[in-house]
Amino acid sequence: MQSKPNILLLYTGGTIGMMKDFETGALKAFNFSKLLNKIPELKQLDCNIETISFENPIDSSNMNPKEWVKIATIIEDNYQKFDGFVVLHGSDTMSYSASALSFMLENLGKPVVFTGSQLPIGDLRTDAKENLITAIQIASLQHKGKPVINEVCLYFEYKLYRGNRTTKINAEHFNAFASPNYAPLAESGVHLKINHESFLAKANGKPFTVRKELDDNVVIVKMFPGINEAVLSAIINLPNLKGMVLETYGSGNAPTDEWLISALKKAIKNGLHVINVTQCSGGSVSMGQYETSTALKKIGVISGKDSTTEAAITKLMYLLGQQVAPAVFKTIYETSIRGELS
Ligand code: ASN
Repeated sequence: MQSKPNILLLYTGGTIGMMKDFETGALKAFNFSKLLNKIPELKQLDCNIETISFENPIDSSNMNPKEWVKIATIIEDNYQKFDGFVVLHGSDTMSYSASALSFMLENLGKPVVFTGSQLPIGDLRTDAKENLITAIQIASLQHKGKPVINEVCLYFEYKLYRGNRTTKINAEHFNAFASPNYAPLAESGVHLKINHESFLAKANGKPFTVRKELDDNVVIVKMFPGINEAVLSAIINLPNLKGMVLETYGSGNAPTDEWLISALKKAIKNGLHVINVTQCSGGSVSMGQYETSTALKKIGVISGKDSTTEAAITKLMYLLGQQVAPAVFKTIYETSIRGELS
């Protein structure tokens, strides 16, 4: 008989485990051991669950690369002992964290499922229980004693997504996430419908490695009609700035103003990596399709293709942290590393 899968549940913070502060009325994180007492149903699941918590759980607005390293290190330290990992995380920055972790966990051979909720687990109308229970069931999926999923995913409101394809789309609906350019990996209804063909292929025998170097000398700039030279130049000329994600219009378009193109051209020549992603919620950058993106292509702007802004910025931090040589940076960036772009 096959033994039950071992699942590690990591609580980083977020609404799922929050309680109301009676003095201020604001929600704040509380002790994780209390969270488990609220869900006796977990004992009925067909897996062994161990839990671990950040010493000081955080609202995910306080997430940052140091906290990502903490999550990655906990997974690294427990990698052999467990068959799957569920990360409880605030929904606000969950897509950034799932994207960052997807890059940091190289040759991952086990599932890492991020989830959280819009209402605290103690709330009568909470969405936390379903999200948590199904996320654990998904992390427990095995075929012939091996995990079915080998990637970083995000489970929320009946859908399992590739983590680095997601974005938070709603601050109050239970259906808070979308994956505009990649179909869900699984859907939960009466049955759990799994789209096996959408999963990332398993890394053949290469050792699992955790990459902890992330460079935060990066910025996201969203184009808007009226963006002026002084503002953009001040950003571009920041000392130490190494990378910029430019959120452009439509399929990667920007104004054709001379000052804009020459400022970007000079910055790229001086070593700044500029990534073009669309500010549309779906679709892809395709530089050269319109006259308004031809110059960007010519001066060496990197195409983020159909990646989300969350995946684009964390990939930039990761590749800069890996000290990728300038000569190959564009080619590597434009290649899918963890299924983050098509
Ligand atoms: N502010 C919360 C967080 O991201 C929101 C949530 O979890 N729904 O930590």
